[in-house]
Amino acid sequence: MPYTSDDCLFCKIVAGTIPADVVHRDDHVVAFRDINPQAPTHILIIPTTHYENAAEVAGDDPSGLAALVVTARVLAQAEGIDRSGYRIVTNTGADAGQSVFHTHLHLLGGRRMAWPPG
Ligand code: D5M
Repeated sequence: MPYTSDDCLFCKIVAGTIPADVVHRDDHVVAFRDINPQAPTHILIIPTTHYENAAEVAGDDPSGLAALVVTARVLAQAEGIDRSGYRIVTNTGADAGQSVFHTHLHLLGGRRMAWPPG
């Protein structure tokens, strides 16, 4: 049984007790559309196990981190943005703008991105 946190919004989405526009689900990864999209494609990709940030996943379950990136690639293909390009972002901590402390990749695409990010 994967570790879950009772207080965690994204654990509730994994459990299905909070609705989400889920575009991918398997034993290890869930992906759903961001409620406040910043690009035509904006999907959040999360491990089913509760980890606070990407470094925690990398330390505890490196293949689990790889599974998130592989899912991003598959979803980018499904969204038709794999050739035009897309961005994968993961925020860690308050200064980076992390607001949900269940790690997630933002998959963003479908428009031209600026650099550096704000
Ligand atoms: O990103 C957290 C992201 O989570 C932010 O872009 C909004 C999104 N969010 C918050 N609640 C929901 C629900 N219920 N469904 C879908 N998306 C949601 P961060 O990098 O932590 O700032």
